[in-house]
Amino acid sequence: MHRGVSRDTIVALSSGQLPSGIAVVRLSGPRVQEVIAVFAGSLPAPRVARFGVLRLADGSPLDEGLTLFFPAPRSFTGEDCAEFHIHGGRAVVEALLRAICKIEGCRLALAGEFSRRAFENGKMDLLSAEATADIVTAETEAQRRFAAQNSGGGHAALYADWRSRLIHARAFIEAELDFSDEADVPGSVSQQVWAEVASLREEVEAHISGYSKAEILRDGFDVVLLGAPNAGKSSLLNALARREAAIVTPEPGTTRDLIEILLDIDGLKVRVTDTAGIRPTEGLVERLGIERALDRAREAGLVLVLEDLTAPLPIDGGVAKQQLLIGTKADLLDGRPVSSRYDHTISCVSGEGLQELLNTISGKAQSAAPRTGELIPWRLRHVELLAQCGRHLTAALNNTDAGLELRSEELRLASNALGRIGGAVDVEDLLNVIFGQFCIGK
Ligand SMILES: Nc1nc2c(ncn2[C@@H]2O[C@H](COP(=O)(O)OP(=O)(O)OP(=O)(O)O)[C@@H](O)[C@H]2O)c(=O)[nH]1
Ligand SMILES: [Mg+2]
Repeated sequence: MHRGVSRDTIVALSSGQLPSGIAVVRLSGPRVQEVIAVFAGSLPAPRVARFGVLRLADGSPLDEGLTLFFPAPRSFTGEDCAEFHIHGGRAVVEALLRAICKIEGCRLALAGEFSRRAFENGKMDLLSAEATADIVTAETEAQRRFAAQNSGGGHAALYADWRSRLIHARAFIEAELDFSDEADVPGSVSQQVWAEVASLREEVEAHISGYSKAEILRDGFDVVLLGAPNAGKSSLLNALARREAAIVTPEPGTTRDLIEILLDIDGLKVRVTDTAGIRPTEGLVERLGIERALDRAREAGLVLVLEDLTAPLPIDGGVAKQQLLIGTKADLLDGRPVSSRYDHTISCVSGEGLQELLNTISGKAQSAAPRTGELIPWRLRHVELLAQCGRHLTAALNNTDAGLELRSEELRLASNALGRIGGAVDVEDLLNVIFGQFCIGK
């Protein structure tokens, strides 16, 4: 896929923020060997780190460090690549980058430019390029595991399989077109082809519906605290956050707006939202707060309805996907029995029941997230192309009056949409968008 244009040699700081113990300056392009010769003297053996003094063009020493050379095509980008591992001081890195950019044909890399070259040289498909970007930005253990799994090529294999089934279906239809005069392609064959397309459409749709799990992994499993004023919602939020995230007072109606905290529970991102206490009210601000609370609860993965065990005030929380009833202020019960209506009883004063509640939240979050090894589309870009594929399959299936040529063309378009996910079909227009989101040096 290399377009054969003469290319700049690109350079970037590929390690993190400066200052740091070590900084990795990475290069890719036709001038890499020349750059190594200038700064490190002779070329080191391929893929073997060599320690030595790095010198600027005028011979003055810059730093001591490692030099690595990855000759094309066995490199990340498929071009000649190099890495200098030097001390991570701002001035040191700055001096090296500046000196490299003075060499003709060398310049600083744009965001994602290394990965883009790797894609263009057939080193990775778009799916694994995106998964690599996700590994870099993963914040939780579950996100990291998911990104690592996505880079493994499972999606590419699935979409390739779907495309080959479509090619197969079209081959049968073309055959039917070619031999239709002779009527020797039995009608039942064509029936089978359409049955196969229909089942493929179901698979595509089931796959699309998995996207919500990817959203949970990325944006967090949504838990909303709901209850009458003074039920102890803000106290629970603070207990979960282990800090005073929300104001707590004995006055009912303290919280007016949504207050969110992010937790990492057993490696999963969980977003807990505290809300205004639900009650009939004349106050405009409070009423708007209550509306927000109910709206949020409708979209939540889990709603915890809190009730003060010493003064239970049931609320009408509307319909949530999953709801648990939590009795609060258990420390005030003085041994009085608790109604079995409650899924959990807790006290933010004594801490009782909090760990059990956390375990329940963790369990619900885990079951809403993708299972290990489960293949789901994890970006909106994929979902849009899958939906496009589904629409073309539907058109092919439903337009029974349209003639086989047109219906076969719909199958071709469906297959193209799948091809665009991994980058097998023209995606030039997409590349700037996709790789532009990567960080510099990646
Ligand atoms: N003894 C005891 N008091 C609690 C407990 N949790 C909350 N409280 C008290 O109950 C009162 C109300 O607590 P909040 O957490 O502000 O209740 P809220 O549900 O956020 O109330 P609004 O924001 O007004 O809707 C405060 O005085 C808290 O100190 C608890 O577990 N035990
Ligand atoms: Mg509150």
